[in-house]
Amino acid sequence: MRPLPVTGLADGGRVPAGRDPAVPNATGRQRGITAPVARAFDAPTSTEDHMSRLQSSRRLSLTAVAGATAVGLIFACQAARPKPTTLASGDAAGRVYVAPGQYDEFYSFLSGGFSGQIAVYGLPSGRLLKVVPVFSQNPENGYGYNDESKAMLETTFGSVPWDDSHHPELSQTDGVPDGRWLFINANNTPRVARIDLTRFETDEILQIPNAAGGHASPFTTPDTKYIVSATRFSVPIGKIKDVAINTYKENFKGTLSFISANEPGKMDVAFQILMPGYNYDLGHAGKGPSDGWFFFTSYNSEGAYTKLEVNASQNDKDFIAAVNYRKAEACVAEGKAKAMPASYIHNYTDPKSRIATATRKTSVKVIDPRDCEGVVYYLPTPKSPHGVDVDPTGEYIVAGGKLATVIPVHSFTKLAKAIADKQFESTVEGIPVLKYDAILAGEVQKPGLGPLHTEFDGKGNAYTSMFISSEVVKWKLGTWEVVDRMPVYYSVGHIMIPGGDSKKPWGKYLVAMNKITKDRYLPTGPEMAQSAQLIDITGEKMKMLLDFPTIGEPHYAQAIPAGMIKDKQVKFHSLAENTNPHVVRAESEASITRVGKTVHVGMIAIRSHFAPDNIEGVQVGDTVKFHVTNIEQDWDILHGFAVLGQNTAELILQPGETRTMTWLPKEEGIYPFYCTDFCSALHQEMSGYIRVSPAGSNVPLVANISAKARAQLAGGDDKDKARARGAR
Ligand code: RUQ
Ligand code: CUA
Repeated sequence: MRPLPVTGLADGGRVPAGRDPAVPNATGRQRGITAPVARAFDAPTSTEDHMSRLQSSRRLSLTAVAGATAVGLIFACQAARPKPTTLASGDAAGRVYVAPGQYDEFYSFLSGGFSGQIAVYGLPSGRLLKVVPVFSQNPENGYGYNDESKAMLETTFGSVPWDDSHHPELSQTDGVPDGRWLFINANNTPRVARIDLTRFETDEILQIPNAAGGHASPFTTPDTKYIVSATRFSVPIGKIKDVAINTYKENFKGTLSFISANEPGKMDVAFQILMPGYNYDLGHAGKGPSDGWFFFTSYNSEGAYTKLEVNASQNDKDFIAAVNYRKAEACVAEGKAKAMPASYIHNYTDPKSRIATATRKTSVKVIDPRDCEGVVYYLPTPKSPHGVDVDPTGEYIVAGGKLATVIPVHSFTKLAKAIADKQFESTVEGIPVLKYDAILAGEVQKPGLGPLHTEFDGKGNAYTSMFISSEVVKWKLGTWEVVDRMPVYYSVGHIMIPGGDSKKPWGKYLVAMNKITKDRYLPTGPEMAQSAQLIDITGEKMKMLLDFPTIGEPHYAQAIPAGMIKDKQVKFHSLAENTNPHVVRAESEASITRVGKTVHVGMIAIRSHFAPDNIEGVQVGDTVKFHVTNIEQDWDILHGFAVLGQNTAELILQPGETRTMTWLPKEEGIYPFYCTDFCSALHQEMSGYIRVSPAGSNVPLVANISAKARAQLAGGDDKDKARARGAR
């Protein structure tokens, strides 16, 4: 260990090298209290020695049942109160116990629902590992608050700081989750996002034009060529938007968007398909024999625009739209799509500078099915279907008719034949409607009440969530017989089996995501956290293993074996590759610069100080931009930065990253700033002051420099200098 270059402490004390609290980093170098020299600020004896000043420097069919159903929807949870027996039995505890220091088998990604985020849990323990901010600002790490990430929340409506996220979807290769990316949709202001799974960070967000309520999203094709987004609410599309609501049937349309998703930074709407004005709800891609097709549920074939609860629950059947997207591609190539003016925003965070930029797009290709024969067919499906799920073989298309008394399953083979034989019962706006009996593979009889979503275990079994009867029902593909039921608490929505919507499910666990919690946990006032339940599906009978609370409302989830992700994790950002224009790679590069009424402070954070840590010459009326770089090159060593009275945020800095905080000092005085992340034994010492003078004051703009920086500037710290130099 090299000697510490301690040149002096404010109290005149000296910390012996043996008591240096800093942990040696990967390179064995000591970090810590090496050079926080705060000398007499106002009394420099020589510019070089005591006070180098960095000035101006360097920057859910039963018609009869419908009414009863509505009641059921409301009382579902009370009807299914638990008998506090037979729940977790036998070895349940042992099945979920992950010993301290041991890793979980799976990473699971649960949608944060109305929180707009994603929560990452380890399975089988149910431990919360991380919240990944996506569509909402996140005070845990500054996403959407700091200058660099703000643009991620930009839309054509301006900044949307809190949205509703529903369906996480892992990228796939050959129909199997591959662990590269996770996608998720924003439901309210329709958008899709890409999360990079080497950093668990949202890198890209694309707004969807001609859409309102991006619910059937962002399900992927087996090769991740496209992810999709379908509009939940039909709206007027095109130039005339100001129409009477009662002109719904003439003017309101739906759209199905196919978004190219294969290349980070290049997400874009490849094409949209103009659809009748129904409500498009969920979707899933075909695979195997049905590869090249995409299936979307729709409800409200009634075209209701008021009291949908009753008016959109009249028809015995609604539709699943089966889209031949290869046909759509061909029509686009043949020039059969129309370019429609549209305004939507694409946001992307450059991985090197970690700066987000928002770019406006102005046009989108729209296919009218009348101009592209064979691109879409309607599959009549009972009743007000919600989920649509394709089994691992790609042959069966299962619908969750939320008002249906059966679970209808369509056959892809029959579908293809019905198309070839033109077994149509009618046509809706250019879309042929296939005959139900011609495409039906089978119906699961008496499955329960309120089927919503189905997942598969890869062993020929399907599991469907029953919202009203609050249970998960296991049934057999091909025979359609119900073989098991498991009550869940309460009112289950989506269920998830790792890989359960793919070609190769890892059919070991099932997670039930329940909408209502009530008495499952210690009461926490009127609002309880929503609840997930972990079920063992390895045996003939399902076994309840665990309850765990969730963040927001977990609509859907995805999970993948830990081994497919864990070894690819980025541990810190390379300082040398940091291209943020305000990066400061070494203490000696710290700076303070005035550009009119804006003061830029180029600052570093390292265990256990900031440099500079004394700043003067800022005036009321100035805008101060703190560009802080965490120059640590070591895993999980973060620093924070907060200034008294700061309105926008704190900063939290990952190792090697630069973040900017904008501060508007309103009153003269002395403002302390400090590190908000307990980083080291001398974390409490990691602080500084900034002096604010009245407007027009003649206090010169100055920032101090640490002994370390001095040494660097003088050539005394060769390693840092070499690093600083190498970085350029
Ligand atoms: S939803 S409870 Cu937003 Cu996927 Cu079905
Ligand atoms: Cu840096 Cu605490």
